Formats: sequence, C-alpha cells, structure tokens
Amino acid sequence: SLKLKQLLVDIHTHCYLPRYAAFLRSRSIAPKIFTSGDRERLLILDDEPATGRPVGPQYWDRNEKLKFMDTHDIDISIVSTANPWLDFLPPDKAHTLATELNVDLEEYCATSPVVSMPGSHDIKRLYGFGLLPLVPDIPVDAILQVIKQISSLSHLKGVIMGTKAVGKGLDDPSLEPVWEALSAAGLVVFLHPHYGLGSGAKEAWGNRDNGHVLSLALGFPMETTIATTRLILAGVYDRHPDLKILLAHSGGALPQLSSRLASCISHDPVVSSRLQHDARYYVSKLYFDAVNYGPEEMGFVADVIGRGSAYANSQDQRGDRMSGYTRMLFGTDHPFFPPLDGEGRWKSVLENIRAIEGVKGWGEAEKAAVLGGNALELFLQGPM
Ligand code: 5CU
Repeated sequence: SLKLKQLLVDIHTHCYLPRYAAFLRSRSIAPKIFTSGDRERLLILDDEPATGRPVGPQYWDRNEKLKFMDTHDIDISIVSTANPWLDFLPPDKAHTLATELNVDLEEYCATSPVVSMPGSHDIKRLYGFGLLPLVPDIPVDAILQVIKQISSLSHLKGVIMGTKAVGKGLDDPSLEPVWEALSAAGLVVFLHPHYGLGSGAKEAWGNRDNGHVLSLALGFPMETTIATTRLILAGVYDRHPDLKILLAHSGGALPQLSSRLASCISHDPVVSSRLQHDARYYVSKLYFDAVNYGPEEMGFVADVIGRGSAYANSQDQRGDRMSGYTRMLFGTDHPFFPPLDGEGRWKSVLENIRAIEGVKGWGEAEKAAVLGGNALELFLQGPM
C-alpha cells in the first residue's frame, strides 16, 4: 500500500525545463533570461525592475530538484512549469511548445529515481503537471488535443493553469469543453497566479520600493481569489462537479471571504438564483496547497473547507465538516523563496512544515495527510 510509511510530497514546486529556459534565453523582451556580468538573470514579472533576479541551475537542472528534495526529506514532487508558462506566445508557437514541453516533463519524471520504500518500486520521485496552450485565439480543438496528449503521458497527473486562460479569465464560456475534458480525464488543474493586480498594481502599491513583497504577498493571492470567485460565479462547478482544482497559496483570500461572497450573491438580483449551492459549498469542492506559513492560517483554511460541505443544497451531498484537512496539500514553491543567506534547509520550507505540525486540534493522522497522504490519494491512486 502507498501508506506504508509517512511520505512527504511536494505538490507546489516549479521548474523551467531546459527547452523553456533556452527559449527564454532567445528572447529580447520579458519574459527572458539574460546575462549580466558573469550571471544569468531572469525577468518575468511586469512590475519587476529591468535588472530581474539571479537565476541558476536550480530552475532547470533535475539533479538540483532532487538535491533540494533530499535536503528537505521530500520523497515525491509533482513538478510544474513556473509562470508565465506560454501565456505570452502566439497560438501556433504555444501549441508546439506545450506539446514538446509535455514530452520533456514526462521524460524528466519517468526517468527519475524510485521512492526508496519497501514494495514501492513503481513509485517515482517525480511526477508532473503538463502545460496547455492557453492563449488568445487558439482553437479549442488544439487545447483538447493537448489534454489528450497529457492524459496519455503516465507521469503527468494534471495541468498548471494561469488565471487568464485564453485571455478572458476562467469564467469564459469558450472554456466549457476544456473543463469537460479535464474533468473526464481526471486531471488536476493547478491554478496559479502570475499577474497580481495587473494594471491596478501601480496605484495600489504606491511609489515606495518594497521589493517584490506587495505583488507576491498580496497581488498573487488576490489574483487567485478573484479568478476562482469568477469561476464559481460562472457555475463551472455546477456543470462539472467532478472537476479537481488545486489553488496555489491556500486559495489566497477566498477562505476568509467566502461567507461575504455568499452573502453578496444572495443579495444580488443578477446572481442570487444562478447557482445550485451557497458559495461556501464550492469552497469545499476545491483543493488548497498548504503554502501559507502559519499554523493558525493552516487550521483556518481547513475549517472553512470542511464547513463548506454543510452548505450543500441537498442533504445527500453533505460531507464531513471535520474533513477540510483532506483537501490541503504540502508545497514548497521551490525554486522561489531561497534563503537570502546561507545554505542548508530553506526557511520557507521549514515554516510550512512547522505550520502543518503546529495546527491546534490536528493529530498525527491529519498532519500526515496534509504532508503527503492527501497528495498520494489525489495524484497517485490511479495507474502510475
Ligand atoms: O518570486 C516570484 O516571482 C515567484 C513567481 O514568479 N512565481 C512563483 O510561483 N513564486 C514566486
């Protein structure tokens, strides 16, 4: 059984595969990798200074990923391409590169070492989220073709998706066949931010130099909050109740705002009768990474997820209110958030492990589930 030993599984961990990194090196505008002095630098965020940030093999070298996993006792990682994925490309290029990068990621995972555990010779240390060519003007059939490709690659267990989808956000009706296909294929959609507040950021963040703090601490999570709320409001979960969506950064502010959202919906003449359930129910259908760095936040998110099942409109859909932890999964955000000084274990990783271990009311079973058991259940119960 997969549950012979407590495994630590990292579901939020990124890379720029060598083909993607080479492509970024070929570009003269952001996103790009360029050389300055004797170092390569990466420029990806809109509000980042033109000097970008130092980048190195930890972003593309698989040995570095495995070394990082060993340093932190991580048994298995579900690796995804880091933002901004293919968002900035024309349809043809996005389609070609998605297809090629999915094959590259399958190879990256399929040839990885196995988990060292008695009887586990079938479990690899690396699995992946594939890429879809989600760009404006792409024919939907091209996206469906890539979903089919990903389903056929046995080490890819889902897709990573940005909040713009094909340019108009996640409530775009043209995405219906995409949700349908992802749901039918059982692929997990890892929803991840990149744009923060977009053009609103300039005014919201002011003039003071605060590094990346405002866009990463507030902009990223708000972007996820808004994108997921629009998806809920569009009734996507009513039409595709089996869709598996995993939210980055514990869903941003959605857990905190879900009762307010429910109240706003029920008082709004345009929306009040649109959805089959109270908004809080849909929160209980989502999965959340456990990347929020605090035991109180960790426990709060689990409580809100579990509470959501009480808001199902039909009695037979009501789940267990205490089961919120089953939808939370450990992540690191590697290779982002390295320590500013020193080597060894990363503070950003240890904080999340300690937060999971410090949740009041969680026993060994709950902690083990969030650290790895839930991920095994979600990603690896099917054929490996
Ligand atoms: O530090 C950053 O900019 C990022 C990023 O771009 N993407 C991410 O997942 N985490 C941090």
